[in-house]
Amino acid sequence: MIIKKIKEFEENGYTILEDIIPTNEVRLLNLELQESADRFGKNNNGVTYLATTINFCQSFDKYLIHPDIKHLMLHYLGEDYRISSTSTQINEQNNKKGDWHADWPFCVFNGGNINKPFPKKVLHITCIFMFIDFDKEVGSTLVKPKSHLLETNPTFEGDPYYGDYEDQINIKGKAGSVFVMDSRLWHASDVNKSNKRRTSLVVRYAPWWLNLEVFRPNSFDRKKIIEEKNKFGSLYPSVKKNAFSKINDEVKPLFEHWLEK
Ligand SMILES: O=C(O)CCC(=O)C(=O)O
Repeated sequence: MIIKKIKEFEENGYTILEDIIPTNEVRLLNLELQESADRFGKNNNGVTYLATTINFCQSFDKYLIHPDIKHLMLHYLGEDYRISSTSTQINEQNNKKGDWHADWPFCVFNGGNINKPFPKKVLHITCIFMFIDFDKEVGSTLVKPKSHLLETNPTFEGDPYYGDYEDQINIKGKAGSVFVMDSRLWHASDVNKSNKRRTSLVVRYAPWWLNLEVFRPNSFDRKKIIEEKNKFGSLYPSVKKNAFSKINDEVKPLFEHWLEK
């Protein structure tokens, strides 16, 4: 099964892993994530967002190393891969449509990007854990299949692109599934036309050697590459010691590099 998923990931730039979180737990986790994001997050353009969610809620920890996810990460990122971010993203009813982009480090709008032409190598993997069924109605992620094979993306064109592509599709998957993409894949947030909150947890995985310092509050690289140049750059607060102590022992190594000093 996982061999088929790897083939899909390679060909299309993404795959869907089903049944990662059991149905009975999805509902509880959805509520827990919503509660944390409402309390500690912020809302921008109709999207409620909470960076470094692992600081506020640890109950999803074991799913981060589900055997299927682990298999994929080991295959592409090698041993000692780690987690670069855990962000709750709730697309509220009628949120603003997002621009087409690839994720960091391939996105010009997110400081510390690498230049085109991109290397033909998986450098970063974005996983979107679904807490409700994903379909067009709820504004599931829009993707342009196979775009991970291109050496560029629309963020290199200057103005953000909010239009359509002929071959774009909305990701479909049941709650408890994970949409896994090569961070080079062109994608965008769609509009949630339902009356449900589209809860997702966006978790990114990186090889140990990928420099993540631009995300770290007050780091030398962040000051030099983002702040002094007045650029936008995602900021991921450190993992608090108290939160870290509550993480499953097998999952801890994925967060050690981001533990507060
Ligand atoms: O809202 C979505 O489905 C896409 C989120 C997104 O663009 C991202 O996490 O980079």
